[in-house]
Amino acid sequence: MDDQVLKSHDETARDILRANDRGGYTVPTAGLYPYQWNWDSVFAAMGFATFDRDRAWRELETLFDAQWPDGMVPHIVFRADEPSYFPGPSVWQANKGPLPSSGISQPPVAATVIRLLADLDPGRAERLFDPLDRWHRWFHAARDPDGIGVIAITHPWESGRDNLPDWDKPGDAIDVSGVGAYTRRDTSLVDNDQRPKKKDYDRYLALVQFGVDRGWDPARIAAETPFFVADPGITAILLRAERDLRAMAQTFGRDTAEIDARIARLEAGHERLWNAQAKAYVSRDTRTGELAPWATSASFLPLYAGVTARKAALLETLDGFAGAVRFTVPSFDPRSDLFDPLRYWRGPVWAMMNWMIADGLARCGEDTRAARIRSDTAKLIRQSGFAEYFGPVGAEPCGGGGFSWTAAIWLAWGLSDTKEGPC
Ligand code: 9WN
Repeated sequence: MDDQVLKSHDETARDILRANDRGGYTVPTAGLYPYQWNWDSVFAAMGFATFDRDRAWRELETLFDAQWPDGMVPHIVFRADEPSYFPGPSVWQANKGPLPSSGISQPPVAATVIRLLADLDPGRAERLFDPLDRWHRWFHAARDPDGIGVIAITHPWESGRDNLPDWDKPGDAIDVSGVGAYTRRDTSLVDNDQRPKKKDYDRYLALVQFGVDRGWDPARIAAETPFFVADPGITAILLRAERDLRAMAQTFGRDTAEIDARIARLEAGHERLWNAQAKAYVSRDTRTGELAPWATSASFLPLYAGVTARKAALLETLDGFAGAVRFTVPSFDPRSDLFDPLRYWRGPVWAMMNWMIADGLARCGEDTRAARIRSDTAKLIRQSGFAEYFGPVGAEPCGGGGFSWTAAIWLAWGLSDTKEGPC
């Protein structure tokens, strides 16, 4: 009986990835997100790698097919015009790459996953080395132009954690007066209470318009945008990715000097994001210098990046999160008044964030805490299916269903070996 139940979860996860396959790239979920998204694709590749290695590499290669000449790998690749998503290619007007795309990027998890898969096919990994290196270089130049060692986002969507309270106050500086009327598609597919509010969407669109008006020139955007917020998530993910790129450089006999310099800069820069009161790495509005007053799930990613100097304080904060919910890791501090358990990035749990956080914990010897996160992820999926994200108190399935990265994490993490039944 057990075996049958467990087997069916693996099979369902594989079926989800196959069903979301559009021929070389995977959509996050049908309907709500009908294009190729950057970090979604990379996590999807991890899932494919458990049963179809060639397909895993294709996923990564098709993502890099969209790389811009300046090195950026866009956050969405628009291979077909899909009316179910807004804003699509005609709104972004970002025509600087070989394929239609958005004009911003997303967290660079690719080098980490490519390193994980490199043994399966070193040749294909090596062919992606230069594109990865160019993308990383682009992050430093475009999103840290002053070389201070923290990576800023120019749009909440660039963080991948779109609707976090961290972006509210810096976002007050965005002029939304020119946005005009528009029709959202997301709220016709998902409950309003689980999606960003209109005020947030106005800001998202104003920032897209801002980029269009500047021809998506990263130097002009960095110099002129009101929204340039240093993000502990993207900074830690890039630092980890740089370390993985360095390891691959050694394997492939490449010079590591430039990567070493980038690693050193990010290691030093991290400290700028430390908030002693919150006992966490937090976002920082580069325009005002203000640190966010609270921790989020990205506050723990420095451990994934190998930054362990503040480990004891971070574990205390993590335990505070864990003690306030049933399922870890909530995306936002559950002890805060702004905690909103079912709303986008203001409380719910994401499986792929859990994978990165637990990986970081395991790497620094925190196996018990890592095991709890892994087991909570398995419980959430067993109870509520392969949802986009989950309520950390009631395990509610939220957002889109049949979600690629949730299925991929189930497979990559081998969650069928967690024996607990539904909670
Ligand atoms: C905008 C696809 C993406 C994820 C992001 C997530 C959400 C899009 C949206 O969905 O963002 O990029 O429309 O809400 O926040 O992390 O990559 O799954």
